Amino acid sequence: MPQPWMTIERHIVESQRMYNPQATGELSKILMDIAFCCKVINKDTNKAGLADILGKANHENVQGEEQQKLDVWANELMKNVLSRSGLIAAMSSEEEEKAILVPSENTYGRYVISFDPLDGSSNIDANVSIGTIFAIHRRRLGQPAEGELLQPGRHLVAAGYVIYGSSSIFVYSTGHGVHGFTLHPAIGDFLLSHPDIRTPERAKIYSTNEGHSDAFPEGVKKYIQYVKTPNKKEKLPMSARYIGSMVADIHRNLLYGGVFMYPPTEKSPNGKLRLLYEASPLAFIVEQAGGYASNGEIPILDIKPESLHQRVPLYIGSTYDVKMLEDFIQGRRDL
Ligand code: P6P
Repeated sequence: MPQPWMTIERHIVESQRMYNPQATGELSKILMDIAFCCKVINKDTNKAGLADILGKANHENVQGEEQQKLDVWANELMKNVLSRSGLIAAMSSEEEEKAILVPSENTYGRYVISFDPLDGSSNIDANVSIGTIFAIHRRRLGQPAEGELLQPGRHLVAAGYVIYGSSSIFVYSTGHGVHGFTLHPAIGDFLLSHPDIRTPERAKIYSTNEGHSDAFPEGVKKYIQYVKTPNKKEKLPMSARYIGSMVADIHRNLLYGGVFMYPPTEKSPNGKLRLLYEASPLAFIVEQAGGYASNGEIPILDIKPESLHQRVPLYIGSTYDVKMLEDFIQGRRDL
């Protein structure tokens, strides 16, 4: 049973004390700043439709500001809050073409952060769940801050996401398991609701946009055919679930057991999803929960980023199924 009233702030501090008693508390502070940003983003995403209606009445949003697209607004908020911490040297965002360097008067931060402030935001008008994704590295390459952003996921010190849906849940890991916190709207705190999440070894669900499947690699087509073919012993067919908002698809698969696929096609030879602030942090979370994430050949976490907005094919979820998918893709397995 989750401890009552275990707020995310308390959990971060207690985890630091337990796993890293010598820590300065800087990483904990960054995580708390992210939690603060997500509370603010939650407030506005769940009124998006309302804000729009009110905004149309007087050409301003409910805050009296010039109406901004929510993902642009969420990006400005995260940049503003995180750059004032004095703990971060550089940031990269899905909304920013270049890295944002954060010099501060007294110190240069020991951390760099990448984030997607509002992934899936095109779904807001349909009231579909969307999310914020973040990835935090410590500077370790002795490079200028921007270069420190291009570290593989294996070196992440913390990562996580928030899903804004029927309830808003903050899921994070600092390398000591995966923990979920549900926002209590009346209190305004994220309370521990999913301690030590472990994803099922085998998938019950497969998630992909089958509208593109004609263009998928042969091995992916064969895997999809395999999971659709009735087989009592293998508990097949799987169920197909695809929301089109990655944080929502991956969160459901994490809890129930599933495999999410965004394969490459001729038109998009590296798929659609970004390594630095989508695939890598989600791979970190899923592997911390006992799952696995691959680009079809190697673990996502072992890929050394070459550029901020680099795309990668992504196969992520229950280990048994992602490994089988790799076997189909690499021809080690056939139907
Ligand atoms: P498609 C949302 O735009 C997003 O970046 C992810 O959240 C989602 O998984 C994917 O794109 C959906 O892409 O091509 O299936 O519409």
